[in-house]
Formats: sequence, structure tokens, C-alpha cells
Amino acid sequence: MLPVCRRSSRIVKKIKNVTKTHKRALSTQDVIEREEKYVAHNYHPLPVALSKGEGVFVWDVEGKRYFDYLSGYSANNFGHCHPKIIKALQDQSTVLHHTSRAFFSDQLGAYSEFVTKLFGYDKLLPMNTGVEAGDTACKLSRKWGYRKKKIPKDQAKIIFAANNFWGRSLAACSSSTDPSCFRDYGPFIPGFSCVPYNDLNALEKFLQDPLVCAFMVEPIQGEAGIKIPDEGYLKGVRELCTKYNVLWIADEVQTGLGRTGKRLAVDYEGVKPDILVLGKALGGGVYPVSACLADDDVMLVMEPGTHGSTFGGNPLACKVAITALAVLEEENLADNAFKLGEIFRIELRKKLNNGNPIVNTIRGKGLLNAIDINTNIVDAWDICLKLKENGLIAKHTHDCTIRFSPPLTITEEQMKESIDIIVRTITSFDTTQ
Ligand code: IF1
Repeated sequence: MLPVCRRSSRIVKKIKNVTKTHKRALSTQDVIEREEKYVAHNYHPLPVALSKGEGVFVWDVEGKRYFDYLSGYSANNFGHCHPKIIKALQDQSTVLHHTSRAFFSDQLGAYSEFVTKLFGYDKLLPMNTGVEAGDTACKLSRKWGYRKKKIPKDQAKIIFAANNFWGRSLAACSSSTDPSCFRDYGPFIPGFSCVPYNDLNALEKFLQDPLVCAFMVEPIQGEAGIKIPDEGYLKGVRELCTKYNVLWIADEVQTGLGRTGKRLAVDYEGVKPDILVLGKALGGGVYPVSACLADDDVMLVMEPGTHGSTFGGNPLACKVAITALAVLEEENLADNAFKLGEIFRIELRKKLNNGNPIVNTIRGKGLLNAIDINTNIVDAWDICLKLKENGLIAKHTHDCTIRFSPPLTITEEQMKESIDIIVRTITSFDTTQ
């Protein structure tokens, strides 16, 4: 066994060697092989190795430019390296970045006041990731159920929409109807059940159960493939939850913050959830920031020491989030998403939906759009590979749907260039076989 000094110098040498290889320009293949070797295989990424981002564009390690049509799963609503968000990150990180909530800080109250007034709630509970905020909403609802609805101890039920997706925790898996999300992760959390999405009659039957404390639903289902409910569904959810004294939890982690062409997707029907869950773009794409918003009759069931998070609500998160929201409002990005989303769907339907057998449907709201592919002719994956070759990166969800969600900062000219790439790519596939 080598003496400690010899061992540590060997480790230092190894690290130097690793950093030295960094100096040689890495190829895409180098990046892929290194990730394969050292990173868990819990994703199957598109074979592109990104090293730079600016606005709606990203560049790979060979310097090739792409339109980013995933936006980091809608965390990059404001584009890559938005100058105001980067400045806020830089400035705050040199002043005070993390304190924990064991102490007050000058940023948390300012941020929470801004956010609660913007969305019309009494209070905010700060977390970091979307799934943590979703979990917080479930805990809030159960506690409210026991304290306010007088549900007998440990019997509270929460209803979710079938085909929901709200993250990767055991709680989220426990509510999932997608085997790829829950297989081999049992036993599951009790008291969770699912109701068909976009079905108010089915929902009412579940909500009549006096043990139900909450119903969690995405205003548009993301991972399910950008599933848009009928007009009036959200109003119906609001009415039924009020009628049966059930908290409505709206998961706007993906649909929120301008993505669907409104500040929140629920704004399309002018309804207010009891608990609003935000995440992803709330951190401006540069820092994990999520939150639950609720009024005092719900939020104040949480007493000190009964829930929390090391990083939740830290000064850096607050500064970045308040800046991201200011960018959303000042640059009218929700309106831009609405306008350019219309152009996207109209142009693609005109150029692709007129008999091209590959494309089944084109749907979406704002800049949360998807195309269903006829997988008898071509796989969505193969289309994504070809799109990449043509300078646009997008990701399929399940086998037959490709999501198209660029940053909300995209311009009309960039949108038209992207549409050309998508049309050229899809029409390049042979449909005769
Ligand atoms: C993955 C997509 C999936 C979400 C909604 C909560 C969360 C998410 C509506 C949890 C997260 C991410 C997770 C990522 C892929 C991506 C995603 F729809 F955005 F594309 F999976 F559906 N509510 N969605 O969409 O937020 O804890 O991740 O911050 O896990 O593969 P998180």
C-alpha cells in the first residue's frame, strides 16, 4: 500500500491528466464515450454534444449551430445566457448566495412579495426542483385535509390524472400510470389514485369521496405528449373541487411562465387553482428554482419545522427567479409565444398536414407544440436525427411524438427558418414503401 503522500500525488497527477485532455478539442464521439463510461445510463440522449448556448441557439463541440427546440425541457424559456439573468446570477453570487432559512435574508421576502402579487396568492413556499414542489403540494394538501377538512388520520386521498408526469420521486412514481416511470420502484405511496384526463364526469365520481383532499393535474399534459384538454375542462375542475371541498393543485412546472402563450396555462380559462406549482423556467434556466403558491387558509397549515429544504429560497435562487419573471413580463414573452405558436402551427399544417402521410397531427398552445408521427413509415427518433443534421435539435416523447418547444424569445424570422428545417426534414423521408 503506497504511503498517503504518494497516493495523493498520484490522484493529483490523474486529475491533471484529465484536465490536460480537456485542452485537446473533444470530438462529439469523445464526449459520448466519456459520458457512457462515467455517467449513469438513465437517459438515451440524441448524439449531439453541446458546448455553447446563446438565445435560441446552441453549438456542438465541433462548432455546428442548432436551433434549440427543447429549451432544456422548458427550463430555458428565456433562451440561453439571457444577459439580464446571467448578470443577476453573477452579481448575487458575489454578494450572498446561500444562507439556509435558519436565518432571514434580504432577497426571499422581496422575491416572494413579487411572485405572490404577480400570481395573486397570499404566500409562497420555496423549493428547488419541480418534483419537490409537487411533493410539497401533496404534503400541504394532506395536512390541510386533516386540519381543515377533518379527514381521519392517515386516510387522506389525492387524485391525479392518468398519464400525468410530475417528476421522478417515489411519490411521483406512485401516482404514475406509465410503466416506464413506476416499474420496479414499488411499493408505492398509499392514498394515490388516477382518473382519466379531460373527463369531468369521471373526476366528479372520485371527488365525492370525503377522504379526497386534493386533485393534481397539468393544464396541458407534457410528457404524455402535449395533450390539450377540451375547452371548459379547467373551469369544470375548478367548480368540482370547490363543490366537494377538494384542493386543486395545478402543475404548471412545464406549462407555466409564458410557455403556452399566457403567463399561466390556467389563464386561458381564467381560473385560480388552490395550489400553484411552478418550476423549470422560474430559475431562468440557470438555477433550480421551484415554488408552491397558496392562500393563507392552505399555506398556514405548515408550521415551523414541518417541511423545508436546504437550498429552497436562498438569495441566489430568489435573485435569479425575480429577474427571470421580470424578463417574462418586460419582454412580453407570453404574447410572443402566443403569436409565434400560431405561426408555427398554421405554417406546418399548411406545409405538412395536407396529405403528407408521415404527420398525423400538429397540436399545441403557444410554444408548447408537438407533431404525432406515423411510425409505420418512420420513427420519431429517426426524424430527430435528421433534424439534428439539418441544424435543429428536438426530442421525441414516447415513440410517436416530437415535442417542439423553443425559447420564448424566438423571433419571427428564426421561427420561419426553423419551420423550413422541419418541413425540409420531414418531406425528405420516402413515404412510398
Ligand atoms: C425527466 C418534460 C418530462 C414536468 C412537470 C414536474 C416536473 C416535470 C409537468 C418535475 C419535469 C422533465 C423531467 C425530465 C424530462 C422532462 C419532461 F415533459 F418536460 F419533457 F419528463 F415529462 N411537472 N419534466 O414536466 O420537475 O423535478 O424535473 O424539476 O425526468 O426526464 P423536475
